[in-house]
Amino acid sequence: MHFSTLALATSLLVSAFSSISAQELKAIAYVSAANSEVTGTISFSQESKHGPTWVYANITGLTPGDHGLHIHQFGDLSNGCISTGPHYNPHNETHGGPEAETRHVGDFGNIFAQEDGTAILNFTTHSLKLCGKKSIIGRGIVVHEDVDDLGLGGTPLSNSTGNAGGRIACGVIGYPSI
Ligand SMILES: *[C@@H]1O[C@H](CO)[C@@H](O)[C@H](O)[C@H]1NC(C)=O
Ligand SMILES: *[C@@H]1O[C@H](CO)[C@@H](O)[C@H](O)[C@H]1NC(C)=O
Ligand SMILES: *[C@@H]1O[C@H](CO)[C@@H](O)[C@H](O)[C@H]1NC(C)=O
Ligand SMILES: *[C@@H]1O[C@H](CO)[C@@H](O)[C@H](O)[C@H]1NC(C)=O
Ligand SMILES: [Cu+2]
Repeated sequence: MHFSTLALATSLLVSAFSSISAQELKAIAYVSAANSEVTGTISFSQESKHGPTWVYANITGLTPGDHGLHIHQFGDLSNGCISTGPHYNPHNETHGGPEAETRHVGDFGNIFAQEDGTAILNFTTHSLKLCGKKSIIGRGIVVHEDVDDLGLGGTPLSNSTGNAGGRIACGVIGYPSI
């Protein structure tokens, strides 16, 4: 067998075994917290291995107005929302808004709650991946009490958390049942 034939056969074999099913490119997080009225779900669906990811969030029980929403480093709720740690930041960047050049991978900016306390988020992004080394599956997601200043507050805390205040609901991003 020629080397090139062998290489081709090997690469076909490898790609067959590393192919990703549609099921693996979906994720869901259910968010809540003790002593909090806030609950909701955030669904993620990535088009293909290198494609964009669609995000749909429906969160209720909020005070009207803006609330910070981020992916945090750990999918660990052993100490409530606190144990989700800091923002998930695999590129060691400064905190920013969802459109900023410098931002954490999981910086969603704010969700806006209507008078009835419901916030809906519906957008598509290239910055969130559900596969590969920087997959967000298994990470935490946190809804905050206050407005995220998108890193424009001019303080060290603004550069790391956006001054978004307390953690009023959180969950773990996992594989969905359907
Ligand atoms: C949001 O979730 C609530 C409660 O689960 C549901 O009643 C409502 O239809 C949902 N709204 C949207 C726009 O997804
Ligand atoms: C992350 O960036 C900061 C400066 O912005 C630097 O001090 C630190 O060493 C970096 N950490 C890693 C792990 O690269
Ligand atoms: C989300 O937004 C897209 C494009 O703006 C729209 O076509 C779609 O109907 C929206 N989905 C939901 C569930 O609201
Ligand atoms: C915040 O980060 C930016 C760079 O992203 C830097 O220019 C600025 O000095 C930082 N501000 C503080 C208060 O750390
Ligand atoms: Cu956060």
